[in-house]
This record gives sequence, structure tokens and C-alpha cells, in this order.
Amino acid sequence: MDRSVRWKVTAPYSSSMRLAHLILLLLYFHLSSSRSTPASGPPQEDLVEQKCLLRNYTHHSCNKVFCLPWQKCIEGTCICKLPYQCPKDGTPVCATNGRSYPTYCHQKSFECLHPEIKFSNNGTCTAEGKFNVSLIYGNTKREGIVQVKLVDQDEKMFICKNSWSMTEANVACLHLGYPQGARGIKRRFNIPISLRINDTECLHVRCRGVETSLAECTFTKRRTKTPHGLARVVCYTQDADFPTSQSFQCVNGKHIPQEKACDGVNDCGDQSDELCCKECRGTAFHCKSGVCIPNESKCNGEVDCITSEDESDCEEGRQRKIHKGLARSDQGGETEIETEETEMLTPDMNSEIKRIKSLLPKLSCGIKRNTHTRRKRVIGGKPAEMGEYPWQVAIKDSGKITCGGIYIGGCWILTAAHCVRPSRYHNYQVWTALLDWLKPNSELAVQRVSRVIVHEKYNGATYQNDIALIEMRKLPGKKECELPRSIPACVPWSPYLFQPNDSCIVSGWGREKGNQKVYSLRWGEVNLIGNCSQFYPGRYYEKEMQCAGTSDGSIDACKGDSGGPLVCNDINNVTYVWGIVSWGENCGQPEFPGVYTRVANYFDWISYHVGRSLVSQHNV
Ligand code: 4AZ
Repeated sequence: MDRSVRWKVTAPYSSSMRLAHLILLLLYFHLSSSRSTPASGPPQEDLVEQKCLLRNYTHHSCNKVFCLPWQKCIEGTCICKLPYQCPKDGTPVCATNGRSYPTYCHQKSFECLHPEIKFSNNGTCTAEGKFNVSLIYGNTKREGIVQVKLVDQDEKMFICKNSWSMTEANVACLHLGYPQGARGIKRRFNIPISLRINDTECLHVRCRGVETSLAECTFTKRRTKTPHGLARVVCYTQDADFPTSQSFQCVNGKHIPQEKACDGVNDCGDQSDELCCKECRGTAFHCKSGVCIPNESKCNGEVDCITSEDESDCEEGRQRKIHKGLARSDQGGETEIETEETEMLTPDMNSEIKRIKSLLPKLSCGIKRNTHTRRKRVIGGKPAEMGEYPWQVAIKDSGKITCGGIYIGGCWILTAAHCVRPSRYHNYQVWTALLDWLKPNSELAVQRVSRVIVHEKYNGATYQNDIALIEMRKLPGKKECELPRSIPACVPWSPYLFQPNDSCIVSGWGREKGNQKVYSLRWGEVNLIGNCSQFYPGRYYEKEMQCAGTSDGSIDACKGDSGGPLVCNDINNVTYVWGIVSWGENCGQPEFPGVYTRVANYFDWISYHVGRSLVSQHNV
């Protein structure tokens, strides 16, 4: 049986037919309740990454996506912020339940905390007729042609099919009280002949997919008459679901045809079909983090991929073109052609979200003052120049440089647990802006240490959790640490920011080939290595460690580099501390790459100790 036929049912579907269908399917397929591994039938398509699916990522998983501006990221999950954390200024809104809020952010934050409030209908603010959505001409109440009545309009109106996608359909179904959104938008309904003609007036609607009510989407009316149909929808209910071993199971329990996973369209409603993709179908855009986004999200002026590449390499003008149809009419010249044809009928929540996003705090880290980079090669490395590694520090223990460290902001240095002992804190010094310890430069500054925190699960035998924090002492009378010439490296908040084969930089004062002593800071370019268990069977822990090296082993960290940085630059040239030099069998041998502590795995541990605001770049 061809699954595309089975899912694209378009004729009216009676309940007895449905029952017969279900029995047949049950006979033919062994139903697996497991989300990722069907017990029988063909394996899931190669586009989807099975190991990732087990993590049950959704639109609330901040390892994969940005949280909404009224949410923040705690331990990998977006949770609701409190309304008072919203920006104060903005336009007052009246929600469909009749409640009024000072701004849209306040509404969404309140709704996020109390989802049931949306259906309460106990407010008083919509005096001139409420916003309303209904489905007509369907066989059941959960399906039909979509009709809306906008707040300022007397008449119910239809929505044009060419503006209608699963994104809008999911919002419409949520609006109508179907928590898993839409099942499809293709079923045909018997509509009166008078509606079948092409010039039936209809509205255009555009949702972002974050709305819980169609009233939050942007409605426009176009003056041009183009052939169109009317938007239709079947909302999803569990009892009308026909899972097969070939369907994709969303985290919210809904089943979708497998060919709709990784197509850039949020068919699940919780985005779980787009978050574990090795590649994307059709024109969808593949983020390095394994997320598929619609092609229209590329170069639209808003970053969607956590790795930002959807907004890099954009031709000038592309942004305008895509947003034309949605642009506010008061935005003037840019939208000249389209604004002649379109009329905004509802408040523009889209630009309100953009505005709230732009007001979120921004962290300054990982951006060097002089940005010239030289691509040359610790073992096999090259000497560093002043200002090239402004996050690199040296740790001196009783007068000797024993390890490296990484400045991450405030008074905090990240290093390896095997480099330090909490009880010895008074023996340590942090040297910043140091290049050559035989010929100390004038910029060099020496900091004393007030505290050392070693990871509670550090295992000195296996080098698991080889991570520690050093808190530097503030000078008397000062509120902050002052580190001239030092710039913090950013702390990666997601394990998906960098991938195997990405090129990164290791730096330190460690030994050169032949165990030669090194006095000046050196650096070298290495690639991140996946599947490192093959080199270190039984000793490599994927979640906590990261291998890096070169194919010939010519560049590597070595004795003395421990605790120092492995940094990677994102597409905007922002530097992240991806690894901490930890261990390795010998140095410079291709069969034994250097092993680093995978810093992203410790984001919550770090932010717990140093304070969330010091290291959170996004999702705050
Ligand atoms: C060390 O002894 C050491 N080649 C650090 C890194 C590596 C080996 C040894 C990786 O500190």
C-alpha cells in the first residue's frame, strides 16, 4: 500500500469506512508505541536521526531552538517568564477571552503560565464585537472551510487557500480547542456552488506558528483578484488517528506521514518533526543544529537557526522581498508595491514580537577588538600575538605555570578539574594578557584567587567531568574584576552549536614535539572529531568529552596545555569555548587525538555557579 495515497484521503470519509480502514491497518502493521524504532516494517527514512529522536525535542527545547521572548531557557527547556519581566512600553491588547493586557508580551507570558485562561471568556474589553473562528461545511465539527470574523468587521469572511499552510491550520485548531493542532489542510468539502467561483472574497492570513489564537496572526486584504480556493482544515483528534509503522510519531502524540518529517513545515504543531534532521526535503533550509526551517525563513531578518546561518550570506534586498506582503503599511517606501494592494486588518503582532526580541538583554563575549585572523598552525602550533587570544589565561601554582584557563566573564575562569584543588586556592595566581613568561609584556596582569570550585562528579581516574571554576579576587574597594586586555569567550548553551569536522583553535603554553619546553603562547587549528570511542574504547564518554585533532596528528595539545581553551567561532565570528584541554594518549599521534571536556554539557553547572546573567546570551 502506498502511504502517500493512504494519507492524502480527500473524499468524504464515513465512520464505517474509517473503522474498516483501521482494522486493515492493524492487521497489516504491527503497531509500535515507540516513537523512534518501529518494531517491524521498513526502517524510518535516513533523513531523521534516531538517537536525537529519543530526546523528545519540541519547540520548547532550547538546545535546538530559541525560546519565545516571554520564555527563558532552564536546563534545556523553555519555561514561562513572569509578566513583569516583559518590556513596559508597548501597545495595550485585548485578547479573545476579553481580558486586556498592557502589552502582547504580558498577554503571552500570562497565557504561558495559565494556558486554561485562554478559553475562559470572562474579560470585558472587546466591546465592538469579538474575534471569532468557525468551521463550516465539514462532516464533523472538527473540520471544514475556515471562517473568521475580525474584531472590527461585521461579516464573517473566508480565508484564501493560497495563504493557508499547516502553520496557520495548527493555530486555527489550537484556537478551536484541539491541543494537537491540525491533521491536514487538503480534505475537500461539499460547498455551495456560489462559493466555488474564484472571486469569492477572502482574507490572507500569516501566522508565525507561536500563536495560540488566529487573532494573533496577521490578516490582510489584497485588492488584486487572483484565482484562489478557500482555506480548509481537519483538526486533529486522537480517536481519528491511524498510526502505522511508517508514520512519524510527534512528541505530542500525533502521527504524521513520514514524508512530512524534515520538510521545514511544522506538521506536528510542536515542531518535533523538524528537530532531528540530517537533511531537509525540498526547498526547506537545514540548520547545522539539525533543524529544518521553511525556505521563507532564510534571510528574513530574524535568526531561526541557533547557529545563525539562515541570516548569513544574504543578498541585499532579499529580506524586503520576502516580507513585502506582511509589512506594516506605516513602514513606507520599502513596501511600496505591495502596500498598494494590501490592507492590514489586525494589529501587527509580528512586528511586536520583533520589537520585544530586540529589547532582550545582549551579552558581550567572544568578540575580539582586532579581528584579523591568520590561518597557520601547541604541538605544531604558531606563536600568538597580543590580543589574539584575549580569553586565554595562565594558572600559576606556587610560582610555576602549570595549566591554562579561559576567562568567561566577571571574575570567573574556567579550567580543568585535574589542574586545581579547592584547598590550595591561596597558592594560585591567574595571569592574564600573558604572551611569553620569560619576557613578561607590559599588559600582563596578575590576579589572586578567592575560590576554586571543582565539579562534584570529577573522576580523577577516568577524567570524567574534568571541569573547574576559579573565582578571582576583586581589588579592595572594587565591585568587579578588572582585567585589562581580556575579553571573555562565550559559554556554549547548546551541544548543537558545533559539529564534527568544524575547525577550532587550541592554545596554550604546553610542550612542543620532543617534549620541548615552551615559553610563549602558541596556537593551532584542529578539527572536531566524532565517534572518538574508536580511538579510546571504553574510555571516551561522548556526552562529556570531545576529541579534536588533525588527520596527521601534527597539531595537538600537550602537557601544560591542560585547562586551556579549545575555541570555535560561529558564522558571525563570535568565539565560544567548546572544550577544555583534558587528556590524551601521548601528544601529536593521529591514532590518539586530544580529548577535551565538552563545555556545552556543563552550561547549567557553570551558570548555577557564576550566575545565569553572566553567561546567558539568548533565552534569558
Ligand atoms: C597533559 O598531560 C596532556 N594530546 C594534555 C593533552 C594531551 C595529552 C596530555 C592531548 O596535560
